[in-house]
Amino acid sequence: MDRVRAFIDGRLLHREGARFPLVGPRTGAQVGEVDEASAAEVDAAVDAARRALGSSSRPGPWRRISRAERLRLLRAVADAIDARRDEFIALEVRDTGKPLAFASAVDIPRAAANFRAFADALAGDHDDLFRQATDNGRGALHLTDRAPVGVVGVICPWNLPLLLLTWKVAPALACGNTVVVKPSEETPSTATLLGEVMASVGVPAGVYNVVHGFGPGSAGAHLVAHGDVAAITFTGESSTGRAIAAAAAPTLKRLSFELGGKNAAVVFADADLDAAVAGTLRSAFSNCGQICLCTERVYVARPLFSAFVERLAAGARALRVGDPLLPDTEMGPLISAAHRDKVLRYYALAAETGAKVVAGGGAQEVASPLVGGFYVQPTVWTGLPDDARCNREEIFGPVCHVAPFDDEDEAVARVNDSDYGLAAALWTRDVSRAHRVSAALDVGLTWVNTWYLRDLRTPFGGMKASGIGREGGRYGLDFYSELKTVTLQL
Ligand code: NAD
Ligand code: 6OD
Repeated sequence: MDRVRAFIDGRLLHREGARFPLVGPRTGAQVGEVDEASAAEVDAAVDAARRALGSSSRPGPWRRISRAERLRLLRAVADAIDARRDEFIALEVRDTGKPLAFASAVDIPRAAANFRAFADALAGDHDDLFRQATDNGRGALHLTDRAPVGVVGVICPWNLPLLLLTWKVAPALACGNTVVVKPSEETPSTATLLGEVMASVGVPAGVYNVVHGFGPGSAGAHLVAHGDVAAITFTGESSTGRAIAAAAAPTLKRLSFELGGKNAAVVFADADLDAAVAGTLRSAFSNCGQICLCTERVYVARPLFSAFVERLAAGARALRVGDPLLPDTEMGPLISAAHRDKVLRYYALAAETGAKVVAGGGAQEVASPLVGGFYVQPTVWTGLPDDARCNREEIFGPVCHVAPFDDEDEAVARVNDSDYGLAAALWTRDVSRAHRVSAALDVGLTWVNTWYLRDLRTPFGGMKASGIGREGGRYGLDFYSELKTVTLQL
């Protein structure tokens, strides 16, 4: 059975002691054991990261490396991920149960792309120089400089494990910081493999460290409370973000939060119906609905409503749900038994509170060897009021509710009537409407006639309970940098 270990100070930590089972969602069987880091092991990881960085006056090995060499190393990490692509894909599919096709097309290539994108972002970054006239006639020059923040704690969820982890690690390292990563307890494996990759290309020991464990009372909480961790970048549930903000307050850390969503799609009467249906099938059911950007609320212009619902429901029923290892599987299991039970409770709640179930609505039957896995049906509801819990709470499963609307202002108001503000998808052929509506939405990301099309140079993040701050391209660099100003009187 595979043993997933911590990676500290440039090597795997071989030790006995506390560990927990790793369960594979494909069959529900245990596939490995994970070392749960003690507080002392988290201390050791932070200490290794601190020594690798050193201070401005006594630089450690990572701070002594030139910026050009640092960026070369990040590109070498990207190349090494590509070279070990199949190993990464196999571990990601084992841990998450996501379809092989999805991990191969999205998760692992994006992990490599993240390192290249942030190497490019830093390569294109330049210090500023401001010339100022002064009363004494001599003038002054103001220079800006980017310095690392320190040891960055990286805390990640299970839905896109390596993609989201590298989305944080790459900019942190590009800006000269060192990191201690705490991946999700459900999906620890690719974070540790990335440690081996870092060592293989010559990233100095202590720059990238991984500790495994849970949140409260475990590795996550120890990392957040640690006095030598200068910043926490976190992706996960909004409620966890609140707990981390409170726990980080005594040590005054900087925080970047990518949190939950209850994202809407709006299909206007002028939309290309084929594209809107196909796009909503992707946005609601990709990764089994376990992407923070997934659509859970769909508002459709009344003249299109019946046709849209009929076609979306038919598309949901036709999705190939089953074995993630088969190349044509479109939807695998949910991440865990606990999450499956949570999603099924929402399915039951919707039916009890008057939803019309137009597709799915229950557990998915599967045959051996998948029977112990966590499979549910792709589900489409109509008929719930906007204030129903199923329309307000993030479910994070393969489900959406479809409701009709009559005019643009009403659609905008209903999209914005949410505690969350992460993403929206608009389906319209009217460019003026696309501009007008996207400006009126309280969300960080709007896609028009597409969904989850990413350019890694753009700012990424949410409003309201969906997050604090923006990551991506040059917008992410300031979080990972101390910006210093030096003023010279001429
Ligand atoms: P989660 O909040 O339960 O856990 C995320 C990570 O935080 C895990 O590593 C967990 O061990 C750790 N953690 C939990 N409690 C902690 C604590 N008190 N202190 C320190 N660490 C703690 O989230 P999840 O269930 O893994 O992921 C699903 C959630 O993540 C959904 O809400 C989803 O919307 C959100 N998400 C958001 C984005 C985004 O970019 N906005 C991306 C992916 C996932
Ligand atoms: O694509 C990304 O960069 C990103 N941060 C995606 C987040 C997805 C949430 O589950």
